[in-house]
Amino acid sequence: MGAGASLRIGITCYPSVGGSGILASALGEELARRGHEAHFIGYERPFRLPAQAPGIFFHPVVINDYGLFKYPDYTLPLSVKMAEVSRAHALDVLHVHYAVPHATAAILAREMLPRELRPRVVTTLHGTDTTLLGRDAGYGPAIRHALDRSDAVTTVSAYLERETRRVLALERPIDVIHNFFEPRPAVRPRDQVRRALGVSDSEVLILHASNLRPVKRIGLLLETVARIRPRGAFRLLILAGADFSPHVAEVRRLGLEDRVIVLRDVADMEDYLQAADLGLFTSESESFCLSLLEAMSFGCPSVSTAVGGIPEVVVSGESGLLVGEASPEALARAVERLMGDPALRSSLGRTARARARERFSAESIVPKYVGLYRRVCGDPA
Ligand code: GMT
Repeated sequence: MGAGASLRIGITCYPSVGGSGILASALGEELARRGHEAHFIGYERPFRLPAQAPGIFFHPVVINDYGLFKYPDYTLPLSVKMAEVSRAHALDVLHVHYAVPHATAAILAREMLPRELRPRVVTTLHGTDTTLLGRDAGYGPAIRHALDRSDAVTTVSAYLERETRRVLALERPIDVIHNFFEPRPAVRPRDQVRRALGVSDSEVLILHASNLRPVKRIGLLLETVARIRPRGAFRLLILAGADFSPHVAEVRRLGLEDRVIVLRDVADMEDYLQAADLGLFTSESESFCLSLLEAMSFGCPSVSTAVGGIPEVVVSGESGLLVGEASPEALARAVERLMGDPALRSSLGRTARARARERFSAESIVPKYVGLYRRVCGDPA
């Protein structure tokens, strides 16, 4: 590879709704836009990846369900496909998002190839690969091994770097590269989206977007919303990346049926981000919280629990409000403060948008990944 030459990057991520897959897809798109090749390798095309785009390729992994196996195996066919694509396309780097099992598969793929064809392996940790699986005795040693053998390891926040070192007793260098978000233009105007949702001009539209996993504490979200007054002054829009039905009884119990709107797996995310007035995030743990950044990019300030890497994303009182305790009362009071003060909302929203642009845009983050790829490949450019 010559100095400044275009790179060929293999990318593996979870294709389903989730921040790590969204980030990996966006990175592939941005790399292709800059003249590099992005080869996605996985069991399904990532859901936010455009169907057709120059420089973006998708290589499916076929999983066989052999009767002998009680549980289908993904790691081995993934590693074989990674090696095959590396060989066929002379990949410079295999960049895996989420350690389990992607990093292990990449290490194996690299070892299956002759030395001169071996790509470098870059592993990006996103959260529960450290905070949950890293603690699990059945996974921890394998994760640690894959990280030790990676040519570079990155985390999406300084918090996650600290956690990774602590949980996995890792001493190797780790690069912190924060997440980025590059908003696409909204398709429908804000008024049209709000009308379609049945939200009036006088109602404050509160947005929550997540995959509804236990760590997102949907119970706390609903408890918070149930305490917001005046009751008729807001609606809560939940953009759900998973089935919401387990929470419907709670919505009913709290008498929130007419306040909560749930949409599942929306593709036109930007339409809703621009229609929202504020975000609400009640997570127990978050290495970064990409949804919060997505809201910030549209000048939408959020109320959030101050957990994990969130204080790296939001400066409380400047670009949003962070609440130190998991108390529905405290969270509801913070929401009411923003609901009742449109001027404060606007000023926090302006700062949030500027912060998202300056620190967490493709322009500021993608060159860090490209620089890292060149570094591990020994390319001085
Ligand atoms: O690690 C996970 O829980 C899954 C992952 C995902 O795919 O949504 O979420 C993590 O990665 C996102 C993208 O980097 C971060 O924005 C989320 O904060 C992080 N989730 C957690 O740390 C719980």
